[in-house]
Amino acid sequence: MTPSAADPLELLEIARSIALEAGAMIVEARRGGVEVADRKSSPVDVVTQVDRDSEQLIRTRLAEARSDDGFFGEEGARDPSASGITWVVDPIDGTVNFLYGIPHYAVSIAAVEGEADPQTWRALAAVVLNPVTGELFSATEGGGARLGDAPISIRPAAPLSQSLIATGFAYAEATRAEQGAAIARLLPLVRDVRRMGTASLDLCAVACGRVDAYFERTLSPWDHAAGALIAHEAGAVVTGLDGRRPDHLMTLAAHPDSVVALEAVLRDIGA
Ligand code: 2AM
Ligand code: CA
Ligand code: CA
Ligand code: CA
Repeated sequence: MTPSAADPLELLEIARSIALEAGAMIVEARRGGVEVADRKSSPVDVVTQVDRDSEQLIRTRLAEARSDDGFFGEEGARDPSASGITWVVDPIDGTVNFLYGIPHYAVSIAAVEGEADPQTWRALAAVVLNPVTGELFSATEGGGARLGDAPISIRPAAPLSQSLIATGFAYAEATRAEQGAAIARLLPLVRDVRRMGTASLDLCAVACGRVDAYFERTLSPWDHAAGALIAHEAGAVVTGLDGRRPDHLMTLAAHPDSVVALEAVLRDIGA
């Protein structure tokens, strides 16, 4: 693999225009009604034909724009990288919201350098688009985070008792039971909890100060690739447990002054 000389701003422009095209297709497809096409890891883990169509559209457009780059998408499309850059894509993040018509889902596209592994990759550019509201979050490495054209940043650090915490629950039944118990222990300690249903937008909510922090277990690389760069560039620490980067066990995003205490509390309550 040759090292990339890609300009993060060029990558961002490509991601932005493809996300907008995919988002328009998704919103239009929903007008015709949506059905579950298949179940994945469990009966509640669903996929629609629109998830698959969105992935194919994004993959095709990326290949047209940058034929040497790799592709790594939730719905299974994989292309090897000759350039050293790989696109990590969630074609619809928040599929359950999409299915029910809750206007809170996203197209998530990140360009990373290195293997498609969050422990080692270097995120260069990222876009998270809510195609219903038109809100487009973006970031480039070292270039800050934006909502539309406006720079965004996280909220000032707050004590846990005054923190609004976003989270999500796994699809596996046993894990959900544990997570319910952990939430029961967390609720008395915090301002409140939000379960909005779209991991990428939860990370963007941290980035623009709509919540104080976010944590979720059992995420996959495409769930957090773009949102993690956006939250990081907005001033958050985005981490896994024990100094690891985000992984299947935990993705945690918070103010740098709050993250250590929050990690300790999550451990304490068994989150
Ligand atoms: P999806 O809609 O693309 O499947 C819900 O908590 C959020 O987590 C959504 O962003 C959902 O993405 C994502 N997610 C993906 N896999 C998950 C899993 N196995 N358990 C919980 N959430 C998952
Ligand atoms: Ca899914
Ligand atoms: Ca997802
Ligand atoms: Ca998805």
